[in-house]
Amino acid sequence: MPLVYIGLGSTLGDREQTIGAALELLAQGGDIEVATVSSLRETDPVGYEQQPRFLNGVAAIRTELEPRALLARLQEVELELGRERSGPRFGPRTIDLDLLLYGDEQIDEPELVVPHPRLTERRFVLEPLAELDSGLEVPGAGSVRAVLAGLQ
Ligand code: PH2
Ligand code: MG
Ligand code: MG
Repeated sequence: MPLVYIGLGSTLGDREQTIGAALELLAQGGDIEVATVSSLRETDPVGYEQQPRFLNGVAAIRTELEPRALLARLQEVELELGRERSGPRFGPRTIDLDLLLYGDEQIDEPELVVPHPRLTERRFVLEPLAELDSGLEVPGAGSVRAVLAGLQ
């Protein structure tokens, strides 16, 4: 089974509790095993700045769900935890679960791009990934360590 990395983000409500609930819901279905979770850190919002600070981290999971089925599962859990899709792009949310990496797969479809298209620009994703495995390869971009070193 490939190792899959999920981005965890929250800026509304009890952020830590919500991220914990998301991980529990993901593990409850029986087809996802949460392998490791990075520490959670406060980060300044990127892209839409008039919102509270985010709590961010990443989780490494193992799953037999193929990428599109996993994406659907992530969206289901977001909805279960009160995520609303009506707000501004990049705006406040109770929970954001992003499919960052799916083993060494590269996917480019209208509904799903893997590696996550903004992964290599975002410290709030790269730093927790590096905490779990700094040698981790981002297909098409090199190791997480090298990508981080290239950011100013
Ligand atoms: N997510 C976004 C947009 N901006 N900024 C931070 N710091 N953390 C996020 O998770 C984040 C963001 C879109 O999903
Ligand atoms: Mg996101
Ligand atoms: Mg998202």
